[in-house]
Amino acid sequence: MDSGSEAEYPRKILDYMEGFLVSKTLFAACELGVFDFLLASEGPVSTADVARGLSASVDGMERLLTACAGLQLLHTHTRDGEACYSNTEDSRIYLTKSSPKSLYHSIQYSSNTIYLCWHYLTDAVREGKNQYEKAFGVSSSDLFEALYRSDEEMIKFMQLMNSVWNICGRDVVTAFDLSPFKSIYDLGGCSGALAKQCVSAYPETTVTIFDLPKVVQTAKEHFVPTDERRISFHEGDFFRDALPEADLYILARILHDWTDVKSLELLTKVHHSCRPGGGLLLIEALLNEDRSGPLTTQLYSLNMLVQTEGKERSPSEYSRLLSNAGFTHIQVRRTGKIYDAILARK
Ligand code: SAM
Ligand code: ASE
Repeated sequence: MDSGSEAEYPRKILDYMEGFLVSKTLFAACELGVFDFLLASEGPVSTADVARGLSASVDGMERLLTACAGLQLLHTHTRDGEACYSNTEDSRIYLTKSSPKSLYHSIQYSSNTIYLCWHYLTDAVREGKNQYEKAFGVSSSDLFEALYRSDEEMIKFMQLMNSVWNICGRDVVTAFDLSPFKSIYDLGGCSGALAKQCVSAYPETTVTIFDLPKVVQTAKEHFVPTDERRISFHEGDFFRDALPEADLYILARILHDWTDVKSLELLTKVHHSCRPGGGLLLIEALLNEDRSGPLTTQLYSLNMLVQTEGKERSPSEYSRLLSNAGFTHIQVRRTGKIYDAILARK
């Protein structure tokens, strides 16, 4: 048999075909609060007690808990012949709402927004554009008006943005030594999660979060503690308004939202405001040069198609945009996690 052939039995194809069943099982368990309930309980809990505690049917919960055990998201125990469940270490760390490394909000956004957009993936590929109109009835041609179609959606998006830096934030801000840059502007800095990572990694650095007015308001109210003196805010539109001067600009997951034309426009503007010797740090998921992977980034690029105007790019694609905007000394560092870093100088 050829290596990788499934002539005997199409295991891989069946797994892919049913991959969304796995995603939905995880989403439902999180949304029902299974992992939080088990965290708050002392010791393993019976199916009937989980069902009662979460106001769910015993039959439905029995199937959900069994599937979670099959996915190795729960441990199974037997007490007096009755099945009981407890969190695995991974579930406790990543799937409970209050854990410092929680992915709960990423899962919630995947379940409620991304999943609905991907219903129209075929159309998105055919048409080459995002699917907000079909998925949510949003007709605005302004990308962030569509992404922020209600205050609730904006907060959920901010929680999504916040949550991945719980697991990848330290790596991206320390991929390069940023200690020479004392003042940083995080353009499109959103909830401030990366700003927090920067001030914690670099004791002499101050960070200003630049974002749209209603995002800044929400970040101040819900995300950044008021006693964090080294983090401040600047309300503005990075396409329309003048950019302030700083030692270093960060653009984290910004260019992947936009076309090459808009990305170059923004980079040129940043270059213009940057002082000579200053820097720009791009944080993005990087494709391999031959586009052979990483799989996560290939799939994220499809997600950028269904959700944005942008795409994921390779290091040489970012380097070209950066040098066309006037930046030099371009260095690429892969972190081995989802997001990587590129540092450029004026
Ligand atoms: N940098 C953050 C991160 O990586 O977690 C957030 C990235 S999010 C994909 C894009 C951010 O850019 C959002 O916070 C959004 O509000 C902001 N943004 C979009 N258009 C903007 C504009 N015209 N001016 C300023 N910020 C903008
Ligand atoms: C954006 C990032 C994301 C815009 C929309 C988005 C993410 C999800 N939706 O800039 C985070 C990355 N995850 C995926 C699946 O792409």
